[in-house]
Amino acid sequence: MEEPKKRMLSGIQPSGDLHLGNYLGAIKNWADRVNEYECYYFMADLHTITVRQEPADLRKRSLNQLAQYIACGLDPEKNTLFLQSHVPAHSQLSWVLSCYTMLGELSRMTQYKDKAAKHQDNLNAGLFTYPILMAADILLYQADYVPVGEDQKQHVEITRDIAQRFNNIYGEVFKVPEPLIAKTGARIYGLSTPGDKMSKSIPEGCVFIMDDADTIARKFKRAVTDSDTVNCVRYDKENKPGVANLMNIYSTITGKTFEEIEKEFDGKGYGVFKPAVAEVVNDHLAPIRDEANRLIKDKEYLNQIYREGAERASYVAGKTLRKVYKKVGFYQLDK
Ligand code: ATP
Ligand code: LTN
Repeated sequence: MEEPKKRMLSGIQPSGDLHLGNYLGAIKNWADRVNEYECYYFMADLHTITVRQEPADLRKRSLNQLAQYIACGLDPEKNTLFLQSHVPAHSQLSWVLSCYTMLGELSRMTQYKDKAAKHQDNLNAGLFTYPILMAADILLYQADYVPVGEDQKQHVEITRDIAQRFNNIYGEVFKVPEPLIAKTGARIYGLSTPGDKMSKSIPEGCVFIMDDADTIARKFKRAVTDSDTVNCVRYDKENKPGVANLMNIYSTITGKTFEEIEKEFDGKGYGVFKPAVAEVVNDHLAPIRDEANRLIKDKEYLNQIYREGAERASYVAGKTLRKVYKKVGFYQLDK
């Protein structure tokens, strides 16, 4: 008999437009694996409100992001695509898991520390319990693998700890998931701040997948390269982080190795290299952008994908939730 396919699950917050970091670090790898795995991808809108949002914008982005997911190659026929808030089991399991998660382990999360420092004016409990909801997202689907960028590895690790703790008490309820981190593209840095990951919170160094060709060219032209005066394309992450980042982007898109890139731009300098990176990025993103713009206009189609996605996701999530409710001792009504 054929082995059932392993499950893969991941999510992105609809907190802004998708950028090159999200695409190369996460989505591109998701789309590449569709035939090998049973895949669930969702927009983490419940997570998004840990930072205050404009309701109309969040609503709009939740639909736009679905169009962008599909345009990036996530076929809705082959992947289950859904909105987190459409599947109540996420919130329900999150509460149960919060009773199996220790305050000490939450306080060690680096994303919490970073976000807490950035949002001193709104230090809400959701920011702190964020990883519990993420654990619920993953464990509900009995996911084997969670493809994410490197920054999310710690959250998958705490999910494993929570799952193991629960299983130790109640038996094998949850599959213990593994993070899946791409070899290249796992961490794309900001073009203006090569020390920090590319993030929508620093828009000038962030290439959005919906940016037009001119904007992309301008952002790459202004990319910080290095402070030494040797204008040469060489991979040296320590001393030339800006150049290393551009090489990483170029390599992830073209499939060329760093050595091949060094040879290609030997003696040519950044004046040639930066526009070349901008060009491959734009050539890669242009069809995605066009397709996303086309899909965004078809709201009924997108709604239908969300309806079907929520239905499929709820079926799988519901099974796990019922098992958990039973295990912890919640009284069940006879059928
Ligand atoms: P923010 O900009 O607020 O930090 P974000 O852009 O990181 O948010 P998320 O929803 O946190 O967006 O991330 C979605 C996915 O994209 C995650 O798998 C994350 O690891 C990946 N990712 C985000 N930024 C990068 C990056 N710069 N390089 C590689 N992967 C990234
Ligand atoms: N925390 C993640 C988004 C996210 C996620 C998940 C990723 C929410 N739930 C479950 C993988 C699996 C982020 O900020 N990138």
